[in-house]
Amino acid sequence: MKSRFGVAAALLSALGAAAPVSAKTAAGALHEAHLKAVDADGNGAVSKSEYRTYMDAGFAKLDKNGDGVLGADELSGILAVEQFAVIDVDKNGRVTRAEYTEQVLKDFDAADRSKDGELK
Ligand SMILES: [Ca+2]
Ligand SMILES: [Ca+2]
Ligand SMILES: [Ca+2]
Repeated sequence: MKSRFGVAAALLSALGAAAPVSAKTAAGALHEAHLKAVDADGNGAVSKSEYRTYMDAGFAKLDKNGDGVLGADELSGILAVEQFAVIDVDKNGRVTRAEYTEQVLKDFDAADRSKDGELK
């Protein structure tokens, strides 16, 4: 079964929310280390707003040349080609902030199996 959290997990790893490399079996899943990094108030759960704030800040970090979009070059080594294709909805080879936000929120909802708006 392919994890639907693959894209966000890859992005989180790139943003410094390092997950243990040895967790091979959970590749593409959201790791505890990810959650810790994103859990700004340290209450043990990641709310949607904490997640969104973290990922919003992440966009700016990923946008190395500051042109407001993420090119394939900026995401190479972070996302697999097929993951990039998933985010790049209009297939123009660039990920806009809207495309990025839509995907990361989708990933949050997919990971939030209990549907209580928090990841823990
Ligand atoms: Ca929290
Ligand atoms: Ca850019
Ligand atoms: Ca696009």
